[in-house]
Amino acid sequence: MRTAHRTCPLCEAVCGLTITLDDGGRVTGVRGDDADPFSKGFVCPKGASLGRLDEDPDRLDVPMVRRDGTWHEVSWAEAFAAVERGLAAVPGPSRAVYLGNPNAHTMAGSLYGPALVRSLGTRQVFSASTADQMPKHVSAGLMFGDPLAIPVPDLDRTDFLLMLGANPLESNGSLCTAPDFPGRLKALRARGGRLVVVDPRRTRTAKLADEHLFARPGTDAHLLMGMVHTLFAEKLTDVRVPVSGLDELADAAAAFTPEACAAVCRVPAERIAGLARELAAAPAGAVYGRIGTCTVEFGTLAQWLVDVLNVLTGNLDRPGGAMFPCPAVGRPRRRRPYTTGRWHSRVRGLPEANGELPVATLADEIETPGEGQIRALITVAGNPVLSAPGGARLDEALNRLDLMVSVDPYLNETTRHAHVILPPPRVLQSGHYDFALLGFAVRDYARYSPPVLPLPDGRPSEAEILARLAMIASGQGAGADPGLVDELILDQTLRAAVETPGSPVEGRDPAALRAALDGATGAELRLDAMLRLGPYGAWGGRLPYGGDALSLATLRAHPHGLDLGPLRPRLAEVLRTASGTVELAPGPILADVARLREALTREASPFVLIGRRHLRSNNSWMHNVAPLVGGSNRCTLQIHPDDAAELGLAGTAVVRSATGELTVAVEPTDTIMRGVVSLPHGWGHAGTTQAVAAGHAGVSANVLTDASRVDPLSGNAVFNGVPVTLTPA
Ligand SMILES: Nc1nc2c(c(=O)[nH]1)N[C@H]1C(S)=C(S)[C@@H](COP(=O)(O)OP(=O)(O)OC[C@H]3O[C@@H](n4cnc5c(=O)[nH]c(N)nc54)[C@H](O)[C@@H]3O)O[C@H]1N2
Ligand SMILES: Nc1nc2c(c(=O)[nH]1)N[C@H]1C(S)=C(S)[C@@H](COP(=O)(O)OP(=O)(O)OC[C@H]3O[C@@H](n4cnc5c(=O)[nH]c(N)nc54)[C@H](O)[C@@H]3O)O[C@H]1N2
Ligand code: SF4
Ligand SMILES: [Mo]
Repeated sequence: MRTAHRTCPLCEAVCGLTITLDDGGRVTGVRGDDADPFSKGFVCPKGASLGRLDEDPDRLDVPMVRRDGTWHEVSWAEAFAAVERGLAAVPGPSRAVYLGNPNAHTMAGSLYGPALVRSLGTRQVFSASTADQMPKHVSAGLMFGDPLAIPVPDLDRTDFLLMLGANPLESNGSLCTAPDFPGRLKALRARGGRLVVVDPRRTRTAKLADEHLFARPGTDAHLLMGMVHTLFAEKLTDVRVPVSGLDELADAAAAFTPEACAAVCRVPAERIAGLARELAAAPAGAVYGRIGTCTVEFGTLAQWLVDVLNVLTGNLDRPGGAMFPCPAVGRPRRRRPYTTGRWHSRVRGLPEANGELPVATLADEIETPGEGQIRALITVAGNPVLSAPGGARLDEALNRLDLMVSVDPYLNETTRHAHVILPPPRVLQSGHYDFALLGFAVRDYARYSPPVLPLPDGRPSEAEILARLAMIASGQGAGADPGLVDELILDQTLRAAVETPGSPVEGRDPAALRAALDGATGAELRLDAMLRLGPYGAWGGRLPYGGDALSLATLRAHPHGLDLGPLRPRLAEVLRTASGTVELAPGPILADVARLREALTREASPFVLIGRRHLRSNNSWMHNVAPLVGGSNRCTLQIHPDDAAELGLAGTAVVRSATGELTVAVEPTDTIMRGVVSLPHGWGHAGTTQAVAAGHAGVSANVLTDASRVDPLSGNAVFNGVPVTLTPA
């Protein structure tokens, strides 16, 4: 028996886990790590099942190559050689990459994903971000000059939290890294704070709140604009940070009276105005909007308005308000002002955002002939057949590729179309550092988890798999040393640091700095460099409360993680706009407000579809773990009982949208508002080797979602507010 400590990689809450293993390396138990200063022993059912997930016999252990419709187990050398042959036949612009959600949860995804993208030499770059949070990046980019400058609600100190389109009691939080989110919300209420939840469903989070308001899907931007209108009309604004565009903002909000907005979102006008007054009056308050407010037709406008309200009420960058975390691994300063649309997608002319094109147009780019038509696709940790809008069409389109390579532990609805599948090793065989998620944490915190189990002989880490793919794509060949990727990036990082005026290592010798680095792998060496160069780093940074400045060695000496304190105001360090102020009325956003105004008088569809998440689920890929599926974690269509009765729905219903049709079990519940139905995504398991998931197949919500509709500013998919009709099956 032995005990190991490790961060859970299964959602954004970064909980510390204590894992017990037997002599053979099998997991005998997983519980919360009581000594983790951030998660303090919290664990959820998914984290507790990490052992089951990691030891799933249906996970792929060796590379697979598909020839003439049958799968063959091959050696790693053969698999990489097959990739090299296939990729050599496809010119750069016809290559594409899709990076799925778990890339945000692996060191490999954060450290080697960008190198892979660059080496492919293509603009056909897609990721789950345009099915998720791209509206937040675009609004942050336009307002603060940096798409990663995303303020988070200061959960532990706020007095008033307005939460829209988020259900952290199921999701455990998103773009707001907060282990034990439920406990933090209860603490907010216990100290006399107020929590208001806006959601078309009375979720578990809504039940915990002081107040729950039902709102029509896709109308959060109207509700928030009604609040902005009220703040101006009642002279309640209290701007405490340097801003531009205040007058333009007031003009833009003029048409959005609470009464006009109430007609659209169905929240009473009195409550829209009341929320504005309560937010303005709170000693410290914050507005937080998540997936329900992003994956809608006005996604970027809603995200902009979330932060506009935080600014107008004096809550941006103040304790208890919406604050910018200061992660241990810093990022290089942006040099040019943020903009989107530097290029456009070939078929539909959709604008690039953050160097990516919308996943909603991936099928178009594969199907439509012409120069730059996608002929080779690499997917890493993604299942777009189930997760992308119009997934059924993508399912067909993937069959047309000359080459598809998937880095994934499962043969699933997407990877079954691949010619080569490269499975990463097990979670416990991989080191872990949350490069992405710690930048959204409600306390500054750092934790490194070395691998719990050694890599089997000859088995490449996921970092090595991605590095080798990058070497192949850049023409250096399958036999090249993947460590060269790390050395190249280390060299660039250290050189940039010594050449940056005012940097703590300015003028030093990059070779000497490189020699000082510590780490057993390229990934560890790079983490060490980034920690040392960061704000708390051993090369010139310091910890807020004293102690050894950070390096890999410091984090190794703190296996349960290191608390770096509550969030501190730091807007001045974060702002990257040309004006040096917070832009309240960026041009592209103001232009899009016209669309919001038109929607004030639009007729609503009788029924619209939204999604939902379940505590024991995780997008498409945890349905093969028996303790996690079944019970309330099922793929059903939730509908209000009165709607079901009026439509004569019982048992199963046929749901039709503009693009597809499904037959699904009906679950009447008065927790959903009338005129709205909800179906979770990530189901519809078919044609895979996952035995448990096949027994809980369900249907894919993305058969119904319409890839032709996107949020125009970010290109983000529209999953919520999809018009549907319902008939008895
Ligand atoms: N209708 C509807 N659709 C949605 C959403 C919605 O709310 N409604 N939500 C959207 C959101 S927020 C997201 S993030 C996307 C997710 O979209 P995707 O990222 O495309 O889908 P996932 O289901 O997360 O698939 C993750 C894949 O990664 C694999 N995987 C797991 N761990 C690892 C690993 O360590 N390494 C590698 N290489 N692979 C791994 C899994 O086997 C699986 O194939 O779905 C979106 N789709
Ligand atoms: N257990 C579990 N945890 C997860 C995941 C999972 O699949 N399962 N997925 C992870 C991922 S990839 C992400 S991005 C995060 C997402 O984290 P959250 O944003 O917290 O996601 P959800 O739980 O889907 O909550 C979204 C809520 O928005 C509501 N909603 C739908 N449409 C609208 C609308 O138009 N307006 C408003 N105001 N509300 C609306 C839905 O009813 C739902 O309750 O969760 C992550 N954590
Ligand atoms: S809340 Fe998230 S990070 Fe914490 S144990 Fe559960 S899945 Fe893991
Ligand atoms: Mo997501």
